[in-house]
Amino acid sequence: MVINKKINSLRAFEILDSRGIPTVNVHVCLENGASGSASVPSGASTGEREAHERRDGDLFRYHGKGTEKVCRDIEEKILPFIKGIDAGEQMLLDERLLALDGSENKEVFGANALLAVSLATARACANTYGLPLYRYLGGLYGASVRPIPMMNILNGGRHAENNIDIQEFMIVPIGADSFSEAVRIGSEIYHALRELLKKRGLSVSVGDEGGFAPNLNRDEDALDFLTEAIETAGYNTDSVGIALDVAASEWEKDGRYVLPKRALSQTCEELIGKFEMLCVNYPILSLEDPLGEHDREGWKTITEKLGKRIMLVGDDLFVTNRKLLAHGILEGLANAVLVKPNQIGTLTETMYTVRLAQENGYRVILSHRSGETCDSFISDLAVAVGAQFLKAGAPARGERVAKYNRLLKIEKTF
Ligand code: 2PG
Ligand code: MG
Repeated sequence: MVINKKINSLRAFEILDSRGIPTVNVHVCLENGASGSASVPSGASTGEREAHERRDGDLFRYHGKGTEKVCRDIEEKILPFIKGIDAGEQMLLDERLLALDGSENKEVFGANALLAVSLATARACANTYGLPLYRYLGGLYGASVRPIPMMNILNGGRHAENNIDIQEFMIVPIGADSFSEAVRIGSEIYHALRELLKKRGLSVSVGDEGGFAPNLNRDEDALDFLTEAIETAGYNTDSVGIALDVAASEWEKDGRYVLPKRALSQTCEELIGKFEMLCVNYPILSLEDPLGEHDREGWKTITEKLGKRIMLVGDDLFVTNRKLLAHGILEGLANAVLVKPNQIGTLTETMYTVRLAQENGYRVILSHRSGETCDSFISDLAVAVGAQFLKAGAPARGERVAKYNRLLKIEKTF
């Protein structure tokens, strides 16, 4: 029996993200009556070469950050161009979206507009077949691996108003037997950390991704707190490792690294030396963006020095862009890639980047953005592509736990 899965109509909505800034939600309806929705997230420490996130620019609304016109264009200009396309032809749909936009970096309609349409259509198609999204995206054999969560329990950098320069301090329960065990361990450590901070009279208010954001004397103190929290919760650093997102592109200035909160200026060599020391003194298993996106020489050196021992994750360096990843692979930069669908703007392009990484032995980490919604598409996608890790913030706050909760459900119903 042939099922008619043609796109029939859609609605686009201006909604708020977790920082109270507008973003885009799209609801796609097919001729068969099935439908699907998707919301797009938004970053704060964005890579320069990310696909364009379009905003209205009307200073009388949301300080220029509204998405009302973006949504109107989805309904009035994008729909007529994709109406009648079979929702199961995701590659064709995404090609059409790219052709319609026609610009180098999705400047015309915005990656936020295109991605919302792309993801909502995939959901509508999965719903047509009555399949869970991960199964539809991954096929019968593709969807088999549950990722390990990377939980950001202490926030700094652009995500918090404290004095910490490193953006994210994450715990990674590598020794857990299952995803649900990993979540339990992560949550227990998160609460152990809360108690430790309170006992020392430090703030337990949280940053954008739900991690605590205290003022500390040195960034290294955060690592001491993490290791202490792991131990007081009853675990050891063999079963729970630490990952950092340094977000060092934020520090790059005139060939040096200037840490804005500490007003400290360092050379690339000094910074690499510091990371080598940190890896000796703490159970660090992953460094994301340890150097800036322009510092290709530095990336090469750090990959040679540390790449055999730990994961070196390119976020701003690759921005989920297949071409940039291909260059990085040729030059020997990093050994893992952070995958954020909104950095590139369609599901198909995201899949291409994942595939290229996997073919070249690069680890894949599916990731949220600091400005999020409760959409958990990335959880299904992580399972579908067999990503080793999922980074979705602290085990707290609705938009963060939405991702972990989705995986808890997938694990139970697999
Ligand atoms: C990152 C992300 C998510 P943002 O740098 O990895 O944690 O932050 O969304 O602000 O770019
Ligand atoms: Mg990052």
